[in-house]
Amino acid sequence: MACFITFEGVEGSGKTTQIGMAADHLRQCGLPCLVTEEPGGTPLGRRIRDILLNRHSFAITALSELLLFQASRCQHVETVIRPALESGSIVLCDRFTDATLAYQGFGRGISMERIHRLNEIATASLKPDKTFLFDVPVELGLSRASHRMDMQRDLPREDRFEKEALAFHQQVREGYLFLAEKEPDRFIVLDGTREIGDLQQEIRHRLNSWIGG
Ligand code: Z5A
Repeated sequence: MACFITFEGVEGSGKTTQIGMAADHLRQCGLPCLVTEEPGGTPLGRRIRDILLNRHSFAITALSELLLFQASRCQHVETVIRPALESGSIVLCDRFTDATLAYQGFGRGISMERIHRLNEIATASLKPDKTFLFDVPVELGLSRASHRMDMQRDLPREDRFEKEALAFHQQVREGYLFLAEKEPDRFIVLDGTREIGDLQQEIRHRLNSWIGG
């Protein structure tokens, strides 16, 4: 049964950890499942991701940044997400259109109306069926992310977004909570400070109830 589920949250909120475990669960249940991410998900998207995250890259204006995220998304929806859904797969996506509203809208201050219009164009109106929002205090998320970088020394140091001031990340967090409040049927807000196993148990329970597992 095709279903499009997105995982959202501030940096280090734990969504990437949970998405992998959720995919394992679905596959163990014999359900076809694709895990993908934004920006990225296609060869073009991965090139755009490098430009957007590279802390040493040239200056990028807020509007150019928005358009680059949308270019990555357009390619991703048309060549990966939609075909997977049409073939009956469950698609789990690490960030999608809500990330643009939270980061470029609430974080950078671009108008919501403009972002909604571009989201519509880039996705040809595809919307997630359900969205898990992992909510954590931004200080905790950023410290988790920097701890992870200490453990994986081969990874580049903090990226363009991690370098942003705490106030930026705080606006993003508040933006996400605002979006979730507006669409309570789609969003499941999870307290991301809970234990990994405990969170996964709740996610599996929700997935089973939507999809049957
Ligand atoms: N962005 C945007 O601006 N506009 C857009 O439209 C889109 C994206 C699509 C992508 O970065 C950046 O692009 C992102 C927003 C922007 N930047 N920021 N900030 P990314 O994909 O490279 O990174 P990320 O999306 O922020 O995810 P992340 O850093 O990988 O964090 P995470 O996925 O939320 O967390 P994690 O990797 O699962 O966990 C982080 C660490 O915490 C790790 O060591 C875990 O073992 C640990 N962890 C996880 N869960 C727990 C719990 N529950 N307890 C304790 N420890 C935990």
